[in-house]
Amino acid sequence: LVERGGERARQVGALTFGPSAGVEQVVGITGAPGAGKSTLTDRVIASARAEGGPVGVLAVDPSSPYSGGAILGDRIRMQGHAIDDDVFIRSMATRGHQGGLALAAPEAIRVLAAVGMRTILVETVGVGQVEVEIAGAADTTLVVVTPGWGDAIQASKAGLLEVADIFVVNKADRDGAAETRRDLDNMLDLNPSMGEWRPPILLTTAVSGEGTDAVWAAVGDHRSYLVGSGELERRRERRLVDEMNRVLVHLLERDVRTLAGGDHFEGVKAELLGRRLDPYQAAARLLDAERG
Ligand SMILES: Nc1nc2c(ncn2[C@@H]2O[C@H](COP(=O)(O)OP(=O)(O)OP(=O)(O)O)[C@@H](O)[C@H]2O)c(=O)[nH]1
Ligand SMILES: [Mg+2]
Repeated sequence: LVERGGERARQVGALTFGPSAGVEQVVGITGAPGAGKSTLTDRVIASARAEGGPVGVLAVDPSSPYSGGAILGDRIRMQGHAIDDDVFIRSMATRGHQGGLALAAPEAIRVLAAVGMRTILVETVGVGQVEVEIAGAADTTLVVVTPGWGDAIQASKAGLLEVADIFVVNKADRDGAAETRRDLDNMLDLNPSMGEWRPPILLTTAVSGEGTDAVWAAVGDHRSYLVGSGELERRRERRLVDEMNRVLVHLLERDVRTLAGGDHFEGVKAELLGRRLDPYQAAARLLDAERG
């Protein structure tokens, strides 16, 4: 329902939002296509399950043409938990929610929390602004890179450095993992905006599970830092305000489409094309006309 949006989604949204919400831990896992996010997620699910509570996984795939269905790759990589009733995996694709994934994802997270998921993992491909935004909308964000020339630089270009709380250099069974770690370390040295938390850089081989326990341990460390410093509360407040702003933009965009189909549009368009109103004047005229 929340993927589709609409009136029923609003009802669900209102029910899952409230003062008792927010006891869950949301962990974002992002990185380039094929970096091993799903394989790592599978390992993290195992670590989280070992602690007992139910785990919800949201695999957000902006490039997938499927709507709300299973995305094969995610399912195969996370097969280890297919028969575990306390693991719920949902794939979300771009189609569906009118406001896009950036609006649907936080709602879906609240639904998972409302049904008792204490740990919620959100996997997104970190390729564009929206995906980085989704991944960054977690309490703790893992950025997964792989060994190879320039991978750290690519991550930096994609804006992943800013959202990373923990770096994972996956596929450490391949050559160059230590170099990639060093590159990331150097970039962190140059990052002026870094606060008290310096993102640790961990090496993993997700296929064999090597190093993945340390990832879960680092998530716990980051959690302690967030709670102890008051940053958890600040992050969540910022996230809510960001979400409200996105909803606002979405609603205003809808209004713009209404304007474009409205009574005054053709007249103003003629003025614009006749070069009697410039684009700014034309837009202002439309707004004025609509507001009467
Ligand atoms: N050599 C090696 N291969 C790995 C490792 N982790 C994952 N892989 C392989 O890398 C491929 C991609 O793994 P996924 O877990 O699907 O990667 P992903 O980042 O989720 O991929 P997308 O969701 O499609 O972006 C698979 O063939 C994995 O088996 C690793 O540590 N070492
Ligand atoms: Mg994946």
